[in-house]
Amino acid sequence: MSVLDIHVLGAPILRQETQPVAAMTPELRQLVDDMFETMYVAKGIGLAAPQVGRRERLFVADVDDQPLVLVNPEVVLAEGTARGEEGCLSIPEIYGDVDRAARVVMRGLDREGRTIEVEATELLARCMQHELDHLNGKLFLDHLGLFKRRSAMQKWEREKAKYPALRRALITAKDLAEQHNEEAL
Ligand code: K1U
Ligand code: ZN
Repeated sequence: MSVLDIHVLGAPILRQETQPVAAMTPELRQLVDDMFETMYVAKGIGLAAPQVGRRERLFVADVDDQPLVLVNPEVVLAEGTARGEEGCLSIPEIYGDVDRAARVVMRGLDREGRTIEVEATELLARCMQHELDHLNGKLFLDHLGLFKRRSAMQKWEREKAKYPALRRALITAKDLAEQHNEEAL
C-alpha cells in the first residue's frame, strides 16, 4: 500500500468533474486501499478521489472504526438539518460551521462492486455529504456565508505558502523513524 499526496485548495482537480466508475477492477481496489492508508496517516475520517488527484467517482470514510467505501454514490434520502464544524484534508487548519442534512441514505457500490445502501446520522452523515461534495467539485467553504468564507480564505492565503506545489506530502511514522536514525548516525 502507498500513502498518496493530498491536493490542496488551488489545485484544479478539486474543482473538476468526476467520472462514474464503470466496474471495480484490481487497480481501483488498490486505489481504495491507498486512499484508506492516506486517510489514516492524515488522521481524517474521509477522503474523496479528487483529493488524491483522481477523477473516479468514489470516496472512503471511517467514523467509529467502520470503514466505508462508496463508489458512484447517490443520495436516496436526505432529511432534517444539522449544523456542525467541518475541516478538510485539502484545506489544512481551516474550519467552519456547515449546515447539512441530519440524516442521509446513500446508495453506491462497495469495494467489490456490490450495490450497498448506507444510512447515516451525525458525524458519518456529515462526512458522507462532505465527500459527495468533493465528487461534485464542491468544498465546505462554498457553504459558508460571505463573511466567514472571506476570513477563511484570508487565513488560507497564509497557510497555502506551506504547499507551493499545491500538494501535501504526508509524513508517516516510518519516515519519521528513518529521519531520526539518519540524524543519529
Ligand atoms: O474529505 C476530507 O477532507 C476529510 C475530512 C472529512 C470531514 C471532517 C469533518 C467533518 C466532515 C467531513 C476530514 O476528515 S478533516 C479531519 C477532521 O476534521 C476530523 C477528524 C476526526 C474527527 C472529526 C473531524
Ligand atoms: Zn474535504
